[in-house]
Amino acid sequence: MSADHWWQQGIVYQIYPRSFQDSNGDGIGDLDGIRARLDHLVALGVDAVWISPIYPSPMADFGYDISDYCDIDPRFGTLAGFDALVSEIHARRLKLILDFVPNHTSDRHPWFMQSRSARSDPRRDWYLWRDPAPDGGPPNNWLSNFGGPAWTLDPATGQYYCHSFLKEQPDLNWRNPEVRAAMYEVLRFWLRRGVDGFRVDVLSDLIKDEHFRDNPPNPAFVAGQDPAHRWLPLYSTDRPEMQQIVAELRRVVDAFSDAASSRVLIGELYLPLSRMVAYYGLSAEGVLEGVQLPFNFQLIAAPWQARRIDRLVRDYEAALPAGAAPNWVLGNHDKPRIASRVGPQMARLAAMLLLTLRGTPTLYYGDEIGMTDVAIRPEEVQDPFEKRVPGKGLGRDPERTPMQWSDAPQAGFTTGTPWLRLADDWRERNVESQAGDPASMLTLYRRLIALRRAQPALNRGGYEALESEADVLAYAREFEGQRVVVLLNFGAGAVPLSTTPLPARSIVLASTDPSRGELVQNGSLVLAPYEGVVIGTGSAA
Ligand code: TEU
Ligand code: CA
Repeated sequence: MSADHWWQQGIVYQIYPRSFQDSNGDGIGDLDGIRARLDHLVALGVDAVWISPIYPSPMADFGYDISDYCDIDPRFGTLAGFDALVSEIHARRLKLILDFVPNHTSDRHPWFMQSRSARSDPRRDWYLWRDPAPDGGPPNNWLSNFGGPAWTLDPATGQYYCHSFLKEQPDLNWRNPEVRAAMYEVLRFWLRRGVDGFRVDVLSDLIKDEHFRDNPPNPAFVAGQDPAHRWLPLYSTDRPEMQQIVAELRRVVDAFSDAASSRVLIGELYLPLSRMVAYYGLSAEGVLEGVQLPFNFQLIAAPWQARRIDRLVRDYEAALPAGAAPNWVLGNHDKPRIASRVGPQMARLAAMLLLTLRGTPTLYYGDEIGMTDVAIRPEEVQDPFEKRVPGKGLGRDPERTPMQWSDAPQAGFTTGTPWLRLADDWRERNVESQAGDPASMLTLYRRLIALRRAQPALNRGGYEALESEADVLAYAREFEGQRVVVLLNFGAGAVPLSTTPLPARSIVLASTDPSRGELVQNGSLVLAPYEGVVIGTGSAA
Protein backbone atom coordinates (compact mmCIF):
# COMPACT_ATOMS: atom_id res chain seq x y z
CA MET A 1 0.00 0.00 0.00
CA SER A 2 1.32 3.44 -0.79
CA ALA A 3 0.82 5.74 2.19
CA ASP A 4 1.83 8.89 0.43
CA HIS A 5 -1.38 10.87 0.62
CA TRP A 6 -1.69 13.60 3.24
CA TRP A 7 -5.08 12.27 4.26
CA GLN A 8 -3.50 8.92 5.12
CA GLN A 9 -0.56 10.19 7.12
CA GLY A 10 -2.10 13.33 8.52
CA ILE A 11 -4.40 14.26 11.38
CA VAL A 12 -7.74 16.00 10.80
CA TYR A 13 -9.04 18.64 13.23
CA GLN A 14 -12.75 19.42 13.22
CA ILE A 15 -13.84 23.00 13.84
CA TYR A 16 -17.46 23.78 14.69
CA PRO A 17 -17.26 27.34 13.39
CA ARG A 18 -19.94 28.93 15.61
CA SER A 19 -17.93 27.89 18.65
CA PHE A 20 -14.26 28.29 17.77
CA GLN A 21 -13.44 32.01 17.77
CA ASP A 22 -15.56 35.11 17.35
CA SER A 23 -13.80 38.08 15.72
CA ASN A 24 -16.49 40.80 15.85
CA GLY A 25 -18.22 40.50 19.21
CA ASP A 26 -21.55 39.09 18.00
CA GLY A 27 -20.99 35.96 20.09
CA ILE A 28 -20.77 33.67 17.05
CA GLY A 29 -17.52 32.20 15.84
CA ASP A 30 -16.48 33.12 12.30
CA LEU A 31 -13.87 32.68 9.56
CA ASP A 32 -11.71 35.60 10.68
CA GLY A 33 -11.74 34.00 14.11
CA ILE A 34 -10.47 30.73 12.68
CA ARG A 35 -7.81 32.65 10.78
CA ALA A 36 -6.64 34.26 14.01
CA ARG A 37 -6.29 30.88 15.70
CA LEU A 38 -4.39 28.92 13.05
CA ASP A 39 -1.24 29.05 15.17
CA HIS A 40 -2.97 26.84 17.72
CA LEU A 41 -3.40 24.18 15.05
CA VAL A 42 0.23 24.50 14.00
CA ALA A 43 1.42 24.20 17.61
CA LEU A 44 -0.82 21.20 18.07
CA GLY A 45 0.66 19.62 14.95
CA VAL A 46 -2.44 18.65 12.99
CA ASP A 47 -2.42 18.52 9.19
CA ALA A 48 -5.93 19.34 8.03
CA VAL A 49 -8.88 21.39 9.20
CA TRP A 50 -12.47 20.31 8.59
CA ILE A 51 -14.91 23.16 9.11
CA SER A 52 -18.61 22.35 9.66
CA PRO A 53 -20.94 24.25 7.24
CA ILE A 54 -20.26 27.97 6.68
CA TYR A 55 -22.70 28.60 3.80
CA PRO A 56 -25.72 30.93 3.83
CA SER A 57 -28.31 29.30 6.02
CA PRO A 58 -31.43 30.18 8.02
CA MET A 59 -29.62 28.21 10.78
CA ALA A 60 -32.59 25.96 11.59
CA ASP A 61 -29.91 23.25 12.05
CA PHE A 62 -26.96 25.63 12.48
CA GLY A 63 -25.72 25.53 8.91
CA TYR A 64 -26.77 22.00 7.95
CA ASP A 65 -29.75 23.69 6.26
CA ILE A 66 -28.15 25.47 3.30
CA SER A 67 -29.89 28.12 1.22
CA ASP A 68 -26.93 28.79 -1.11
CA TYR A 69 -24.17 26.23 -1.66
CA CYS A 70 -21.80 28.69 -3.31
CA ASP A 71 -21.41 31.53 -0.84
CA ILE A 72 -20.50 32.23 2.78
CA ASP A 73 -23.06 33.11 5.42
CA PRO A 74 -22.58 36.77 6.49
CA ARG A 75 -22.41 35.62 10.11
CA PHE A 76 -19.29 33.64 9.21
CA GLY A 77 -17.74 36.10 6.76
CA THR A 78 -17.45 36.67 3.03
CA LEU A 79 -16.11 34.80 0.02
CA ALA A 80 -13.10 37.13 0.01
CA GLY A 81 -12.51 36.30 3.66
CA PHE A 82 -12.81 32.63 2.79
CA ASP A 83 -10.19 32.97 0.06
CA ALA A 84 -7.90 34.68 2.55
CA LEU A 85 -8.44 31.81 4.99
CA VAL A 86 -7.59 29.26 2.29
CA SER A 87 -4.30 31.02 1.52
CA GLU A 88 -3.34 31.31 5.17
CA ILE A 89 -4.18 27.67 5.78
CA HIS A 90 -2.09 26.62 2.80
CA ALA A 91 0.74 28.97 3.77
CA ARG A 92 0.98 26.96 6.98
CA ARG A 93 1.05 23.72 5.00
CA LEU A 94 -2.34 22.75 6.34
CA LYS A 95 -5.21 21.36 4.26
CA LEU A 96 -8.80 22.55 4.26
CA ILE A 97 -11.80 20.23 4.23
CA LEU A 98 -15.29 21.67 3.85
CA ASP A 99 -18.59 20.12 4.87
CA PHE A 100 -20.71 19.07 1.88
CA VAL A 101 -24.41 18.56 2.66
CA PRO A 102 -25.95 16.78 -0.32
CA ASN A 103 -28.94 15.00 1.26
CA HIS A 104 -31.04 18.09 1.85
CA THR A 105 -31.17 21.84 1.32
CA SER A 106 -32.84 24.51 3.41
CA ASP A 107 -36.55 25.03 2.70
CA ARG A 108 -35.45 28.60 1.88
CA HIS A 109 -33.14 27.43 -0.92
CA PRO A 110 -34.46 28.83 -4.25
CA TRP A 111 -34.55 25.27 -5.63
CA PHE A 112 -37.05 24.21 -2.99
CA MET A 113 -39.08 27.39 -3.21
CA GLN A 114 -39.47 26.74 -6.95
CA SER A 115 -40.15 23.05 -6.39
CA ARG A 116 -42.96 23.73 -3.94
CA SER A 117 -44.50 26.51 -6.04
CA ALA A 118 -46.46 24.16 -8.34
CA ARG A 119 -46.71 20.50 -9.25
CA SER A 120 -45.79 21.49 -12.79
CA ASP A 121 -42.67 23.44 -11.82
CA PRO A 122 -39.56 22.21 -13.67
CA ARG A 123 -37.82 21.78 -10.29
CA ARG A 124 -40.75 19.81 -8.75
CA ASP A 125 -38.85 16.54 -9.22
CA TRP A 126 -35.68 17.91 -7.55
CA TYR A 127 -37.22 16.95 -4.20
CA LEU A 128 -39.23 13.94 -3.00
CA TRP A 129 -42.93 14.75 -3.40
CA ARG A 130 -45.62 12.10 -2.83
CA ASP A 131 -49.40 12.01 -2.67
CA PRO A 132 -50.97 11.54 0.76
CA ALA A 133 -51.88 8.03 1.90
CA PRO A 134 -55.57 7.10 1.32
CA ASP A 135 -56.39 8.37 4.82
CA GLY A 136 -54.73 11.71 4.04
CA GLY A 137 -51.72 10.94 6.25
CA PRO A 138 -48.01 10.69 5.27
CA PRO A 139 -47.15 8.46 2.28
CA ASN A 140 -45.27 5.91 4.43
CA ASN A 141 -43.96 5.30 7.97
CA TRP A 142 -40.52 6.87 7.60
CA LEU A 143 -39.40 8.98 10.55
CA SER A 144 -37.32 12.12 10.79
CA ASN A 145 -34.02 11.71 12.67
CA PHE A 146 -35.12 14.71 14.70
CA GLY A 147 -38.54 13.37 15.81
CA GLY A 148 -41.91 12.97 14.10
CA PRO A 149 -42.65 11.81 10.56
CA ALA A 150 -40.19 12.33 7.70
CA TRP A 151 -43.03 13.92 5.72
CA THR A 152 -44.67 17.33 5.80
CA LEU A 153 -47.81 18.23 3.84
CA ASP A 154 -47.60 21.25 1.59
CA PRO A 155 -51.24 22.42 1.59
CA ALA A 156 -50.87 24.61 -1.51
CA THR A 157 -50.03 21.69 -3.81
CA GLY A 158 -51.62 18.89 -1.77
CA GLN A 159 -48.53 16.66 -1.60
CA TYR A 160 -46.08 15.66 1.11
CA TYR A 161 -42.33 16.26 0.85
CA CYS A 162 -39.71 14.05 2.46
CA HIS A 163 -37.24 15.31 5.06
CA SER A 164 -34.89 12.95 6.92
CA PHE A 165 -34.19 15.76 9.40
CA LEU A 166 -36.16 18.97 10.10
CA LYS A 167 -39.09 20.03 7.90
CA GLU A 168 -36.82 23.02 7.13
CA GLN A 169 -34.39 20.50 5.52
CA PRO A 170 -36.21 18.96 2.52
CA ASP A 171 -34.42 15.94 0.97
CA LEU A 172 -33.14 16.30 -2.58
CA ASN A 173 -34.06 13.68 -5.18
CA TRP A 174 -30.71 12.12 -6.12
CA ARG A 175 -32.40 9.97 -8.79
CA ASN A 176 -32.80 13.17 -10.80
CA PRO A 177 -29.75 13.70 -13.07
CA GLU A 178 -30.15 17.51 -12.91
CA VAL A 179 -29.83 17.39 -9.14
CA ARG A 180 -26.67 15.34 -9.41
CA ALA A 181 -25.19 17.68 -12.00
CA ALA A 182 -26.01 20.75 -9.89
CA MET A 183 -24.47 19.23 -6.78
CA TYR A 184 -21.31 18.15 -8.63
CA GLU A 185 -20.98 21.76 -9.82
CA VAL A 186 -21.05 22.81 -6.16
CA LEU A 187 -18.08 20.56 -5.45
CA ARG A 188 -16.22 22.02 -8.43
CA PHE A 189 -16.95 25.57 -7.26
CA TRP A 190 -15.08 24.93 -3.99
CA LEU A 191 -12.39 22.73 -5.52
CA ARG A 192 -11.52 25.60 -7.87
CA ARG A 193 -11.16 27.84 -4.82
CA GLY A 194 -8.50 25.47 -3.53
CA VAL A 195 -10.39 23.30 -1.08
CA ASP A 196 -8.59 20.00 -0.41
CA GLY A 197 -11.60 17.82 0.24
CA PHE A 198 -15.03 17.36 1.71
CA ARG A 199 -16.65 15.66 4.65
CA VAL A 200 -19.92 14.43 3.14
CA ASP A 201 -22.93 14.75 5.43
CA VAL A 202 -25.20 11.68 5.88
CA LEU A 203 -23.71 10.13 2.77
CA SER A 204 -25.65 6.86 3.18
CA ASP A 205 -29.08 8.49 2.86
CA LEU A 206 -29.02 10.26 -0.50
CA ILE A 207 -31.04 7.60 -2.34
CA LYS A 208 -34.34 6.29 -1.01
CA ASP A 209 -36.30 3.22 -2.06
CA GLU A 210 -37.88 3.86 -5.45
CA HIS A 211 -41.19 2.35 -4.22
CA PHE A 212 -41.09 4.25 -0.91
CA ARG A 213 -41.84 1.05 1.01
CA ASP A 214 -42.55 1.19 4.76
CA ASN A 215 -39.55 0.52 7.00
CA PRO A 216 -39.89 -2.69 9.09
CA PRO A 217 -40.04 -2.66 12.91
CA ASN A 218 -36.76 -2.61 14.82
CA PRO A 219 -36.84 -5.65 17.11
CA ALA A 220 -34.25 -4.05 19.41
CA PHE A 221 -36.31 -0.89 19.94
CA VAL A 222 -36.98 -0.04 23.57
CA ALA A 223 -39.68 2.47 24.44
CA GLY A 224 -38.17 5.71 25.74
CA GLN A 225 -35.08 5.67 23.50
CA ASP A 226 -34.56 7.82 20.41
CA PRO A 227 -38.00 7.58 18.70
CA ALA A 228 -36.37 7.60 15.24
CA HIS A 229 -35.09 4.07 15.97
CA ARG A 230 -38.60 2.54 16.05
CA TRP A 231 -38.09 1.23 12.50
CA LEU A 232 -35.05 -0.27 10.81
CA PRO A 233 -34.09 2.23 8.09
CA LEU A 234 -34.08 -0.52 5.45
CA TYR A 235 -35.72 1.50 2.68
CA SER A 236 -34.48 4.98 3.58
CA THR A 237 -30.73 4.39 4.10
CA ASP A 238 -27.82 2.66 2.36
CA ARG A 239 -29.72 1.62 -0.77
CA PRO A 240 -27.78 -0.34 -3.41
CA GLU A 241 -27.93 2.62 -5.84
CA MET A 242 -25.74 4.63 -3.42
CA GLN A 243 -22.62 2.92 -4.72
CA GLN A 244 -22.96 4.49 -8.16
CA ILE A 245 -23.39 7.95 -6.65
CA VAL A 246 -20.38 7.52 -4.41
CA ALA A 247 -18.30 6.58 -7.44
CA GLU A 248 -19.56 9.66 -9.30
CA LEU A 249 -18.69 11.94 -6.40
CA ARG A 250 -15.22 10.42 -6.33
CA ARG A 251 -14.70 11.04 -10.04
CA VAL A 252 -15.68 14.70 -9.65
CA VAL A 253 -13.15 15.19 -6.89
CA ASP A 254 -10.43 13.07 -8.51
CA ALA A 255 -10.53 15.32 -11.57
CA PHE A 256 -8.94 18.00 -9.35
CA SER A 257 -6.28 15.72 -7.87
CA ASP A 258 -2.72 15.61 -9.08
CA ALA A 259 0.53 14.32 -7.69
CA ALA A 260 1.09 17.54 -5.77
CA SER A 261 -2.36 17.76 -4.22
CA SER A 262 -4.73 14.90 -3.82
CA ARG A 263 -8.28 15.79 -2.81
CA VAL A 264 -10.20 13.67 -0.38
CA LEU A 265 -13.77 12.59 0.37
CA ILE A 266 -14.69 11.62 3.91
CA GLY A 267 -18.11 10.02 4.28
CA GLU A 268 -20.30 10.47 7.33
CA LEU A 269 -21.82 7.00 7.80
CA TYR A 270 -23.47 5.55 10.86
CA LEU A 271 -23.62 1.98 9.54
CA PRO A 272 -22.63 -1.49 10.74
CA LEU A 273 -19.02 -2.37 9.91
CA SER A 274 -19.72 -4.54 6.87
CA ARG A 275 -21.88 -1.82 5.30
CA MET A 276 -19.56 1.05 6.24
CA VAL A 277 -16.56 -0.50 4.46
CA ALA A 278 -18.71 -0.88 1.33
CA TYR A 279 -18.29 2.90 0.87
CA TYR A 280 -14.63 2.39 -0.08
CA GLY A 281 -16.27 1.26 -3.31
CA LEU A 282 -14.19 -1.85 -4.08
CA SER A 283 -14.75 -2.63 -7.76
CA ALA A 284 -14.67 -6.05 -9.41
CA GLU A 285 -11.17 -5.12 -10.64
CA GLY A 286 -10.00 -4.46 -7.08
CA VAL A 287 -9.96 -0.68 -7.46
CA LEU A 288 -11.27 1.54 -4.63
CA GLU A 289 -13.74 3.86 -6.35
CA GLY A 290 -15.65 5.21 -3.36
CA VAL A 291 -14.80 7.72 -0.66
CA GLN A 292 -11.22 7.47 0.56
CA LEU A 293 -12.25 7.69 4.21
CA PRO A 294 -15.65 6.34 5.28
CA PHE A 295 -15.78 7.70 8.82
CA ASN A 296 -15.16 4.95 11.37
CA PHE A 297 -17.25 5.93 14.40
CA GLN A 298 -16.86 2.66 16.29
CA LEU A 299 -14.92 4.22 19.17
CA ILE A 300 -17.82 6.59 19.82
CA ALA A 301 -20.18 3.75 20.75
CA ALA A 302 -17.59 1.30 22.12
CA PRO A 303 -17.65 0.07 25.71
CA TRP A 304 -14.38 1.35 27.16
CA GLN A 305 -12.75 -2.00 27.95
CA ALA A 306 -9.49 -3.40 26.58
CA ARG A 307 -10.97 -6.70 25.34
CA ARG A 308 -13.88 -5.01 23.58
CA ILE A 309 -11.67 -2.45 21.86
CA ASP A 310 -9.13 -5.11 20.92
CA ARG A 311 -11.90 -7.09 19.16
CA LEU A 312 -13.28 -3.98 17.48
CA VAL A 313 -9.88 -2.95 16.07
CA ARG A 314 -9.12 -6.47 14.84
CA ASP A 315 -12.55 -6.76 13.17
CA TYR A 316 -12.11 -3.36 11.51
CA GLU A 317 -8.62 -4.22 10.25
CA ALA A 318 -9.97 -7.52 8.90
CA ALA A 319 -12.96 -5.90 7.19
CA LEU A 320 -10.94 -3.29 5.25
CA PRO A 321 -10.57 -4.00 1.54
CA ALA A 322 -6.99 -4.30 0.27
CA GLY A 323 -5.35 -0.88 0.07
CA ALA A 324 -8.13 0.90 2.00
CA ALA A 325 -7.09 3.69 4.36
CA PRO A 326 -8.36 3.21 7.91
CA ASN A 327 -9.45 6.08 10.16
CA TRP A 328 -10.53 6.68 13.75
CA VAL A 329 -12.77 9.20 15.50
CA LEU A 330 -13.39 9.85 19.21
CA GLY A 331 -16.08 12.49 18.89
CA ASN A 332 -17.81 15.15 16.84
CA HIS A 333 -20.44 17.90 17.05
CA ASP A 334 -23.24 15.32 17.28
CA LYS A 335 -21.99 13.11 20.09
CA PRO A 336 -21.15 13.51 23.79
CA ARG A 337 -17.50 14.47 24.31
CA ILE A 338 -14.93 11.76 25.01
CA ALA A 339 -13.86 13.32 28.34
CA SER A 340 -17.47 13.10 29.55
CA ARG A 341 -18.03 9.62 28.18
CA VAL A 342 -14.99 8.01 29.80
CA GLY A 343 -13.82 10.47 32.44
CA PRO A 344 -10.66 12.62 32.60
CA GLN A 345 -8.10 9.85 33.23
CA MET A 346 -9.39 7.54 30.52
CA ALA A 347 -9.61 10.50 28.15
CA ARG A 348 -5.80 10.60 28.23
CA LEU A 349 -5.73 6.91 27.34
CA ALA A 350 -8.23 7.59 24.57
CA ALA A 351 -5.94 10.27 23.14
CA MET A 352 -3.08 7.77 23.01
CA LEU A 353 -5.32 5.17 21.39
CA LEU A 354 -6.56 7.61 18.73
CA LEU A 355 -3.04 8.78 17.89
CA THR A 356 -1.33 5.37 17.81
CA LEU A 357 -3.84 3.21 15.94
CA ARG A 358 -3.30 2.59 12.25
CA GLY A 359 -5.32 5.16 10.33
CA THR A 360 -6.14 8.83 9.99
CA PRO A 361 -7.25 10.32 13.33
CA THR A 362 -9.95 13.00 13.45
CA LEU A 363 -9.87 15.24 16.49
CA TYR A 364 -12.83 17.33 17.65
CA TYR A 365 -12.00 20.90 18.73
CA GLY A 366 -11.67 21.22 22.49
CA ASP A 367 -10.92 17.56 23.09
CA GLU A 368 -7.22 18.48 23.07
CA ILE A 369 -7.78 20.41 26.31
CA GLY A 370 -10.17 17.83 27.75
CA MET A 371 -13.32 19.91 27.37
CA THR A 372 -16.41 18.18 28.75
CA ASP A 373 -20.11 18.26 27.91
CA VAL A 374 -21.81 21.29 29.39
CA ALA A 375 -25.27 21.02 30.93
CA ILE A 376 -27.55 23.47 29.12
CA ARG A 377 -30.58 24.85 30.96
CA PRO A 378 -33.90 24.11 29.24
CA GLU A 379 -34.50 27.81 28.53
CA GLU A 380 -31.04 28.08 26.89
CA VAL A 381 -31.38 25.12 24.52
CA GLN A 382 -30.32 25.94 20.95
CA ASP A 383 -30.24 22.54 19.25
CA PRO A 384 -33.43 21.81 17.24
CA PHE A 385 -33.03 18.08 17.99
CA GLU A 386 -33.24 18.73 21.75
CA LYS A 387 -36.15 21.10 21.23
CA ARG A 388 -38.11 18.48 19.31
CA VAL A 389 -37.13 15.42 21.38
CA PRO A 390 -36.42 16.95 24.80
CA GLY A 391 -35.07 15.36 27.94
CA LYS A 392 -33.63 12.17 26.43
CA GLY A 393 -30.03 13.28 26.40
CA LEU A 394 -30.05 13.48 22.59
CA GLY A 395 -29.38 17.22 22.40
CA ARG A 396 -26.07 18.31 20.93
CA ASP A 397 -25.52 21.68 22.60
CA PRO A 398 -23.43 20.16 25.44
CA GLU A 399 -20.58 19.27 23.03
CA ARG A 400 -20.82 22.55 21.07
CA THR A 401 -19.84 25.08 23.75
CA PRO A 402 -17.26 27.80 22.97
CA MET A 403 -13.59 26.90 22.77
CA GLN A 404 -11.71 27.81 25.94
CA TRP A 405 -8.66 29.83 24.94
CA SER A 406 -7.58 31.66 28.09
CA ASP A 407 -8.77 33.07 31.41
CA ALA A 408 -9.66 36.39 29.73
CA PRO A 409 -13.38 37.30 29.77
CA GLN A 410 -15.52 34.72 27.94
CA ALA A 411 -12.42 32.50 27.73
CA GLY A 412 -11.10 34.67 24.90
CA PHE A 413 -13.84 33.32 22.62
CA THR A 414 -15.76 36.57 22.21
CA THR A 415 -15.93 40.14 23.49
CA GLY A 416 -19.72 39.85 23.40
CA THR A 417 -22.16 37.28 24.74
CA PRO A 418 -21.44 33.77 23.49
CA TRP A 419 -24.29 32.11 21.53
CA LEU A 420 -24.04 29.16 23.92
CA ARG A 421 -22.81 29.24 27.51
CA LEU A 422 -19.19 28.44 28.36
CA ALA A 423 -18.25 25.48 30.55
CA ASP A 424 -17.89 26.41 34.23
CA ASP A 425 -14.25 25.32 34.24
CA TRP A 426 -12.99 27.73 31.54
CA ARG A 427 -10.83 29.80 33.92
CA GLU A 428 -8.72 26.73 34.75
CA ARG A 429 -9.18 24.65 31.62
CA ASN A 430 -7.97 26.60 28.61
CA VAL A 431 -5.30 26.55 25.93
CA GLU A 432 -3.17 29.22 27.59
CA SER A 433 -3.07 27.54 30.99
CA GLN A 434 -2.33 24.13 29.52
CA ALA A 435 0.30 25.19 26.98
CA GLY A 436 3.09 25.50 29.56
CA ASP A 437 1.96 22.67 31.82
CA PRO A 438 3.87 19.41 31.26
CA ALA A 439 1.04 17.44 32.90
CA SER A 440 -1.79 18.95 30.83
CA MET A 441 -3.99 17.26 28.25
CA LEU A 442 -2.79 19.74 25.64
CA THR A 443 0.84 18.80 26.28
CA LEU A 444 -0.07 15.13 25.98
CA TYR A 445 -1.81 15.73 22.64
CA ARG A 446 1.10 17.79 21.31
CA ARG A 447 3.62 15.13 22.36
CA LEU A 448 1.63 12.26 20.89
CA ILE A 449 1.12 14.12 17.63
CA ALA A 450 4.83 14.98 17.45
CA LEU A 451 5.72 11.36 18.20
CA ARG A 452 3.35 10.10 15.52
CA ARG A 453 5.03 12.44 13.06
CA ALA A 454 8.55 11.43 14.12
CA GLN A 455 7.93 7.68 14.10
CA PRO A 456 7.09 6.22 10.68
CA ALA A 457 5.91 3.09 12.49
CA LEU A 458 3.10 5.13 14.04
CA ASN A 459 1.86 6.97 10.97
CA ARG A 460 2.68 4.44 8.28
CA GLY A 461 3.30 1.13 10.00
CA GLY A 462 1.14 -1.98 9.99
CA TYR A 463 -1.05 -2.99 12.89
CA GLU A 464 -0.36 -6.13 14.89
CA ALA A 465 -2.63 -7.08 17.78
CA LEU A 466 -0.68 -8.50 20.73
CA GLU A 467 -1.87 -10.80 23.49
CA SER A 468 -1.86 -9.13 26.87
CA GLU A 469 -3.01 -9.49 30.43
CA ALA A 470 -5.74 -8.05 32.66
CA ASP A 471 -7.51 -5.00 31.20
CA VAL A 472 -4.56 -4.05 29.00
CA LEU A 473 -4.84 -3.43 25.26
CA ALA A 474 -1.57 -4.17 23.48
CA TYR A 475 -0.52 -3.76 19.88
CA ALA A 476 2.57 -3.23 17.81
CA ARG A 477 3.09 -0.92 14.87
CA GLU A 478 5.98 -1.66 12.54
CA PHE A 479 7.48 0.03 9.50
CA GLU A 480 10.66 -0.99 7.67
CA GLY A 481 11.90 -2.99 10.63
CA GLN A 482 11.25 -0.25 13.16
CA ARG A 483 8.85 -1.47 15.84
CA VAL A 484 6.77 0.38 18.41
CA VAL A 485 4.62 -1.30 21.07
CA VAL A 486 1.57 0.40 22.59
CA LEU A 487 0.22 -0.74 25.97
CA LEU A 488 -3.00 0.76 27.30
CA ASN A 489 -4.23 -0.12 30.78
CA PHE A 490 -8.01 0.32 30.87
CA GLY A 491 -8.14 -0.98 34.43
CA ALA A 492 -8.12 0.69 37.84
CA GLY A 493 -5.28 -1.53 39.08
CA ALA A 494 -1.54 -1.45 38.41
CA VAL A 495 -0.44 -4.18 35.97
CA PRO A 496 3.07 -5.68 36.03
CA LEU A 497 3.62 -6.71 32.42
CA SER A 498 5.19 -10.11 32.09
CA THR A 499 3.97 -11.60 28.83
CA THR A 500 3.98 -8.78 26.28
CA PRO A 501 7.27 -8.92 24.38
CA LEU A 502 8.92 -5.48 24.25
CA PRO A 503 11.46 -4.48 21.61
CA ALA A 504 15.12 -5.00 22.54
CA ARG A 505 16.75 -1.96 24.26
CA SER A 506 13.28 -0.51 24.89
CA ILE A 507 12.57 2.95 26.16
CA VAL A 508 9.30 4.70 26.94
CA LEU A 509 8.63 7.10 24.05
CA ALA A 510 5.45 8.49 25.61
CA SER A 511 3.19 7.91 28.59
CA THR A 512 -0.16 9.28 29.68
CA ASP A 513 1.46 9.58 33.12
CA PRO A 514 3.62 12.73 33.11
CA SER A 515 5.83 11.38 35.92
CA ARG A 516 6.94 8.30 33.97
CA GLY A 517 10.57 8.30 32.85
CA GLU A 518 12.17 6.75 29.77
CA LEU A 519 13.61 3.73 31.47
CA VAL A 520 12.31 0.18 30.94
CA GLN A 521 14.09 -1.99 33.51
CA ASN A 522 15.03 -5.58 32.54
CA GLY A 523 12.64 -5.51 29.59
CA SER A 524 9.67 -5.23 31.91
CA LEU A 525 7.40 -2.54 33.28
CA VAL A 526 4.50 -1.95 35.68
CA LEU A 527 1.63 0.02 34.18
CA ALA A 528 -0.08 2.43 36.58
CA PRO A 529 -3.90 2.43 36.72
CA TYR A 530 -5.29 3.86 33.46
CA GLU A 531 -1.78 4.39 32.13
CA GLY A 532 -0.89 4.09 28.49
CA VAL A 533 2.67 3.89 27.16
CA VAL A 534 4.34 3.85 23.78
CA ILE A 535 7.49 1.74 23.82
CA GLY A 536 10.17 1.89 21.17
CA THR A 537 13.86 2.17 20.59
CA GLY A 538 14.18 5.73 19.27
CA SER A 539 14.46 8.80 21.43
CA ALA A 540 11.41 10.17 23.23
CA ALA A 541 9.50 13.11 21.71
O1 TEU B 1 -25.66 14.13 11.18
C1 TEU B 1 -26.32 13.01 10.73
C2 TEU B 1 -26.70 12.09 11.77
O2 TEU B 1 -26.68 10.90 11.59
C3 TEU B 1 -27.21 12.71 13.02
O3 TEU B 1 -28.60 12.64 12.90
C4 TEU B 1 -26.81 12.03 14.26
O4 TEU B 1 -27.20 10.69 14.24
C5 TEU B 1 -27.51 12.75 15.37
O5 TEU B 1 -26.95 14.05 15.41
C6 TEU B 1 -27.40 12.10 16.69
O6 TEU B 1 -26.12 12.17 17.22
C7 TEU B 1 -25.34 15.10 10.25
C8 TEU B 1 -24.68 16.27 10.93
O7 TEU B 1 -23.46 15.85 11.49
C9 TEU B 1 -25.62 16.86 11.93
O8 TEU B 1 -25.02 17.87 12.67
C10 TEU B 1 -26.80 17.39 11.16
O9 TEU B 1 -27.76 17.88 12.05
C11 TEU B 1 -27.43 16.31 10.29
O10 TEU B 1 -26.47 15.57 9.55
C12 TEU B 1 -28.34 16.93 9.28
O11 TEU B 1 -27.60 17.59 8.30
CA1 CA C 1 -18.74 36.65 14.87
